[in-house]
Amino acid sequence: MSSIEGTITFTYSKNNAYYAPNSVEWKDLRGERVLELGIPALVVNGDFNVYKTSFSFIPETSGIYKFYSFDNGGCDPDAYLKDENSYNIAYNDDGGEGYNFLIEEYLEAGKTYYLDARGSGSYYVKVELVEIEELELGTSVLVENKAIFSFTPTTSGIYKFYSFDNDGCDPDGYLYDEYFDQITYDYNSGEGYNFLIEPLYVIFMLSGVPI
Ligand SMILES: [Ca+2]
Ligand SMILES: [Ca+2]
Repeated sequence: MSSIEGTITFTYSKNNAYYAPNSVEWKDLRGERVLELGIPALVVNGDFNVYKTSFSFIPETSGIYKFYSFDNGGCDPDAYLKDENSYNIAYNDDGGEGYNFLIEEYLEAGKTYYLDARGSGSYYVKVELVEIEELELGTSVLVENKAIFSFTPTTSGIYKFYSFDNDGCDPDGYLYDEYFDQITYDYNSGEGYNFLIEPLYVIFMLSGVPI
């Protein structure tokens, strides 16, 4: 075996383990690869460029979680979110500001998820639980940029979701079910670039009878 001088930091990931030969210092970075809620994790890609960094995350409560990169110093991170069977749930490249990724997904409590963050530079990764405000029937809420609301109808029927007083901006609306799977969306069915969602077919499916 040829000798290696200096220190090489080896990394460990669940699906692709690297083991150090006896002649180099072994540093286990598994502790840094568990993503904890609200705690930024630094990804350093340098001379020994791993490119892909896998994080595991186990949510304590079910809900919508936001994974994002920041302080990317001009590099261009993207990321895959995977379930416990390594099945791709979501992918994003530049959903955040400045080439950072942003993934929002519904996660179930107690299950293991993996975030494969990719990028050739150094950046931070963070996961947060998205706070969801309840939208009450017949009331309006002022939205700045973006917001996620929940709505639980007390009676079955046809409900209309729409934006207004948009002051020249261009709102879009997306309707999801309780698992954050998209039911429908609308861009400009209202007046003046406002969205208007009337999910008739959802009611049709729920009730099983034509409206
Ligand atoms: Ca990117
Ligand atoms: Ca619009």
